[in-house]
Amino acid sequence: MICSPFKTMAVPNTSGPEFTLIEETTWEALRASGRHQGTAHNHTPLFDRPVLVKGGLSHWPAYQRWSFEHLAQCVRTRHADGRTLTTQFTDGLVEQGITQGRPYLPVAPYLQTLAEAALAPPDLEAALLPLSQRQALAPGERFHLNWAHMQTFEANRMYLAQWDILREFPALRQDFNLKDLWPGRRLTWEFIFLGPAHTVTGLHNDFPHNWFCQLRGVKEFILFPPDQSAHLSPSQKYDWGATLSDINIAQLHTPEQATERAQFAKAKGLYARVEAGDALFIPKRTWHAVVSHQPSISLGVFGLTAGEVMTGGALATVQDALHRLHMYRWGRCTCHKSALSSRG
Ligand SMILES: O=C(O)CCC(=O)C(=O)O
Repeated sequence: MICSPFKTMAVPNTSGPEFTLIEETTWEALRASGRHQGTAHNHTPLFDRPVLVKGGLSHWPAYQRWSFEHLAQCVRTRHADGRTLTTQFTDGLVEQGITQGRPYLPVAPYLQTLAEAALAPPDLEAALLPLSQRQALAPGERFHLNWAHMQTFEANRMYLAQWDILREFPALRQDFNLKDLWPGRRLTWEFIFLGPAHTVTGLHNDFPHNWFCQLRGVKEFILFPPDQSAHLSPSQKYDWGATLSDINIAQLHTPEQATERAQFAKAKGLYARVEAGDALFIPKRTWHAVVSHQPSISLGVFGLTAGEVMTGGALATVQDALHRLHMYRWGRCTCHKSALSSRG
């Protein structure tokens, strides 16, 4: 009898965690419920879990004006004297992976390439949650994601992640209505993410609350509340203000991820498809990972009350100072290129 050699091959179980769909709402519903304003003393929105505000940014000038062409034009106009604006890109997985030198590249040609890519119609079935599966879900139904989708990605997509565009172009700040997001007094800071389809931001959590604003394109988010940390393999790798995970969602099927994969399968998460014009509230310390489905322009808006600046903000600043003095997690970080850098 001849046995097929393939029968003995171990096929890793990459069905991963169970998910349910995120709560979707509107500003009107949130204001009517009072959840968005918080209390008189603490203007933190009273959300104990992630919430997706559908179309919540459609009145923002940025939603109406910002396109890849518009941003490319801003960059070219600023440097009409022929100089080229370059900035530091991320090559591969964001917030995780092996620390490596990050290349400096010219911005305008990159934006032009994204403008062209954004014209291609998206394949709605090629996703972590394919359209047909999403449409067939009953309310509250649990489901697994299609992790094989990640294996179709080209390695090391260039990603203009966490670019402080508003420092380069302060006038663009007028295009945001940040007060809509954060009622009351709050220290806020913003980061722009510009990139093609199939960029991956690895699993991590941040110490502040975040209003994540999608201005162009579509991103798929997976989110896990802090009580799921035991299954999410927190990493010792240092990243300012964040806790990273050793789970690499882009390599879940590999033998190197066997331990993390087994833990990850026990987690219970939320799935959000975040489309242009949507605002996603990510409560502090909520684990999340992001896969772009289409070329995207996104803005992460972090916000801290005075009390949070004194606690979480001060702790992050002290840790950062110690890190730079080589006294805290030196050699394992996302900020310095080091021969010691390794997985996790
Ligand atoms: O959009 C992305 O790729 C990452 C966003 C993110 O992780 C954040 O805003 O905290």
